[in-house]
Amino acid sequence: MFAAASLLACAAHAANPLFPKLFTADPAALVDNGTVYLYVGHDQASPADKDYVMKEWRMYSSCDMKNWTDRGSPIQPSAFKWAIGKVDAWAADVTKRDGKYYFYATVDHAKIPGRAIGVAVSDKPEGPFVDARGSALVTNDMTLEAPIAWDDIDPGVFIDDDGQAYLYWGNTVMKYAKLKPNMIEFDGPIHTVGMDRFTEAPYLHKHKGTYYLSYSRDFPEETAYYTGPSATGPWKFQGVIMSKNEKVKTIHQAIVEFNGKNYIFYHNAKLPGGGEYRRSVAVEEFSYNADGTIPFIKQTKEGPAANPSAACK
Ligand code: FUB
Repeated sequence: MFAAASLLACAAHAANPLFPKLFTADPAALVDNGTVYLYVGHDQASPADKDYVMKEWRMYSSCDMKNWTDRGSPIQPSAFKWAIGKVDAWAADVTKRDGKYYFYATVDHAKIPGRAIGVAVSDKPEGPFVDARGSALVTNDMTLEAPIAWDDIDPGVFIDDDGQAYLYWGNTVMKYAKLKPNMIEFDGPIHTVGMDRFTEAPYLHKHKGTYYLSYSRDFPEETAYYTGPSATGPWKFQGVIMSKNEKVKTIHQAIVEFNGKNYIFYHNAKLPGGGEYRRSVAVEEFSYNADGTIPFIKQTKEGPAANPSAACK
């Protein structure tokens, strides 16, 4: 009773940016049971800081893409005991399989220098999530194509209609691997894909039988994408979805269908006091073109119209 009252008290009717009380970044969206769950990194840097300060991920939910409920922090980097676990709640992605929710996250490894990817699991979308392996799924020494410490970041998870799951990730070089049905181990080798001016944030989604591989291109980043006939390509470059931000070089997208409409989440720096390390998540509705391509999408202050989902809990 008290918990329900608290949640209602936190509900907010939002335009863009969606969450005016916190700086948020790197949206990851999951549509489940008629509800959209949005996971974000919490940007906690002061205006004077010169790097990210991210001590937690946060989660919001909505039944209509307009009214959002703050569901608190489902997980912090300290959940991964093998990680440094302090201010490194970088980009994550989430999916559901066999009634469990899997949260793939970028953190700093404590012993193997560089960024790493961990996977946590929960019975509920709001968490709490616990480390599913007790070790990193990806460490910097597993991929040698880019001689940098931050090339194993930004996981994007996708489960195809035949049940095969894939993880995409990377900075500078895009990599992917099949996941076993347990979702916490790779099933085969790590592959790389040459992509046009790839920076980071690979994201795979499927619409009407076509696979869309979107990503951040250049730096400052714009959102671009490829399409293909399978989750592993071959890929055809299709162009730019969203142009570069002002005041912040990153943009990090997530694309979902919710209640019959299509949406792209991203971040900018448009909250008052915003900047490179003080970002703000936003969302736009879009419609696919008749040929299945994604139109260029403008950032708006209004955001989408309310789209109430009857199935929402
Ligand atoms: O939030 C830290 C990093 O900035 C993410 O991992 C990248 O996608 C970029 O948004």
